[in-house]
This record gives sequence, structure tokens and C-alpha cells, in this order.
Amino acid sequence: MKDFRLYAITGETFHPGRGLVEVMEEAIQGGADIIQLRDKTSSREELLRKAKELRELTRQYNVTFIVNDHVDIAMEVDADGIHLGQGDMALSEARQIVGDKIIGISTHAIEEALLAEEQGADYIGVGPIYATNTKPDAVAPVSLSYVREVASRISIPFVAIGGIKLSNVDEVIIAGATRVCAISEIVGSSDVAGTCRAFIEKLEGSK
Ligand code: TZP
Ligand code: MG
Repeated sequence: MKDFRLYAITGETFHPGRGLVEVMEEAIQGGADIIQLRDKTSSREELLRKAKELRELTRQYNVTFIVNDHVDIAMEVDADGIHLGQGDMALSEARQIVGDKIIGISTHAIEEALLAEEQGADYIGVGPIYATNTKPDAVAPVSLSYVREVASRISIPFVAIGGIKLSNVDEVIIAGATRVCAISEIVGSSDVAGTCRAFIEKLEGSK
């Protein structure tokens, strides 16, 4: 897959009164290089409409587009890939459907990370690093030592997620993350592009 640094996930409750496409376009303009549609409440019809809009936007900017959970919608809009949690469709089953599209897997422990890598995930999520209200059913925060372990033992790209802010990302980077993901800090910002630029600067500075 095309490499990435800043992974922005949608979270419409964090920007009331502002459109989804408008906010995600700002994130891209600030340097986000993967956009994921994550929406646990919309109807299938609504989801499909949003996925089509974000597909069009991401094509325009040549940015990777991932759909969370919904393999069928990812296929229908020709997204670049899908993201699955531990309780979602099995990776092997998903691979049969999506072919060579990107498959990302959420992991919370090294055993899950090693298994995802072995089974052919294209990248893994590592988290939640910190407690977060954005995902009420999230497992307890993993520690920065999990980031260090993944950095030393996993060869596929990994992205740190969960409660990551501009104020705490430095220690995540020091632990070995070269790619980070945020929802509320990015899409809830009054300056979405500026927040993304600030994340990118920190990630660049760590090289
Ligand atoms: N998976 C683990 S934590 C999380 C997801 C989707 C939510 C991250 O949101 P935020 O607002 O960046 O803490
Ligand atoms: Mg899921």
C-alpha cells in the first residue's frame, strides 16, 4: 500500500453544523493521507451516499480511502480498502472478497498484531493508546510499551490510535510510532487543516 503518516477518521458528532466532505477536505489539505469513513449510526443508504462522496473527494486529492466495517460498501464505491476490528469479519474471509485492496486490522496486544501480520493484513491499528470517549466500547488503554513492542517486532505499517492529541503525540512518536490516527483532535478542531499540519510537523521531526 501507499505509505502514510496521518490517518484521519470521520467523526461527524465532533463538527455539528459543518459538512462531512468540507471537514475531511480540510484534513486532506492539512496533510492527512488516509481518510476512513467510520459511522456506527447511519442507515446503509446514508452510508453509501457518504462513501460515494468521500471516494470522489479522495480521488480528487489522490488520497487513500478506507471504509470501516462495511466490506460491501467498500466494494460498491471502489474504496482502496477496509478496516476491521477483532470482532468483525475474519481477515481470511475479507481477503476473498476484497482481493488486493487494503485490509487494516485493529490490535490491542502483540499476539493480535503478530496474527494479523501473518494472515496478510496490510497495516494494523495499535491502541487505544489513551482513554477516549470517541469509542465507548474500546478496550482499556494499551501502554506505550505495546507501541515499542510493535515497533520492534512487526514489519507491516502500524498506526497508533486512541486519545491522541497534539499535546501527547510526542511520547507516542518517541515510543516508535511513525504514523498516527486521530478522530476528535482533528475533526473537532476549529482549525482542521492547521491541526493536521501540526501533527505532520511532529511526525516529520521524528525521522
Ligand atoms: N479505535 C480505537 S480508539 C478509537 C478507535 C476508532 C477512537 C479514536 O478517537 P479519538 O477521538 O482520536 O480518541
Ligand atoms: Mg469494526
